[in-house]
Amino acid sequence: AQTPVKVTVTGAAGQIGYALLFRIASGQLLGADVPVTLSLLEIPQAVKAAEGTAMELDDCAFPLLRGIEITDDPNVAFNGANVALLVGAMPRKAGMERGDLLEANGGIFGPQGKAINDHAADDIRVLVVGNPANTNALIAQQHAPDVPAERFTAMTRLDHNRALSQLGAKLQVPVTEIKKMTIWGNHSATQYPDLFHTEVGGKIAAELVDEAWLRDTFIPTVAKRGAAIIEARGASSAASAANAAIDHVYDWVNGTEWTSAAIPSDGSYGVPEGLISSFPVASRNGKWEIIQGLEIDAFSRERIDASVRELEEEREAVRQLGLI
Ligand code: NAX
Repeated sequence: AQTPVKVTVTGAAGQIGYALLFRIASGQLLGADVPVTLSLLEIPQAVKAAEGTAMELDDCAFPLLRGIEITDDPNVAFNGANVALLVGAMPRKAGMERGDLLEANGGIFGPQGKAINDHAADDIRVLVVGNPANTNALIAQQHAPDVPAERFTAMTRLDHNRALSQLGAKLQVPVTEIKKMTIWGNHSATQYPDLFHTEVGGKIAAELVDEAWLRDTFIPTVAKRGAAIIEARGASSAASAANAAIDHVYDWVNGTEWTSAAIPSDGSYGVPEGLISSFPVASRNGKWEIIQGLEIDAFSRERIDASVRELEEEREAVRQLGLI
């Protein structure tokens, strides 16, 4: 029998955790034939709620779910972990300065990175969902010097999926007709959804829409979709975020020809080396590869650079704070 894959989820009692755990346990994260064990990491006050979720997981009698562990100790949660979904984070509260936000998250992602470094399995793959996701991933990575740097990634797949859906609705085509969508940069309002390489029925998407729509509707709608969801739902995206996390890890493990993910830059497309920035990526043999050779025109260059500049500023800020 196949050894179960250990999947650790932080912030397991939160709303994304609730939308995520059942899908992992049902086989959607890794494949319908891959048994899993779940490790739920929470802060002490939320352990009881995580226990309640675990009771419900039990009650699903998922054939692939071989065990559940619940803990408030990162050293336990990441021990032997093969996949880590870092969802729990410190949200920005009203009046909070960026420095305070980064510092609070440094206090979470630094120790978690170290625990991953010291205890995770050799094939550990890390996806950071908790915001500011790219910089939280960088902090965790910098505390895990023994883990290959490229195993630390951040989620822009929700942005990618939002872009597919917006474009599909505009062109009245199913999302399956859309190829080569790309999100560049930071998972923030500066992100750049790029239609200049996206193909629909063999044509470039940017040529199928007018420039005003692309610039004044499409880009801001995708970038600000999270805020629109909060406005409508009274709570932030949860099921769609969990869905995107599933997509990211599934594709990382099982392969894909083209999607978007925030991965450590190797200097491609002028993105400074080491920044965890979103790129067009393929996954081959279990590794992300940045898709090379795309021509970047002035319109795209300006927007990619602006988002990358924000990532550089965040990196500089966490350096100043001594968090990396
Ligand atoms: P919730 O507030 O519902 O849940 C967060 C959970 O994390 C809580 O149960 C909390 O107790 C736990 N937690 C806090 N610190 C922890 C620690 N040190 N160790 C373990 N657990 C800890 O938030 P939720 O809606 O689930 O969102 C989680 C994160 O995802 C937020 O940071 C949010 O901003 C981020 N998002 C990222 C997205 C992306 O595309 N990258 C989109 C969705 C979402 O907004």
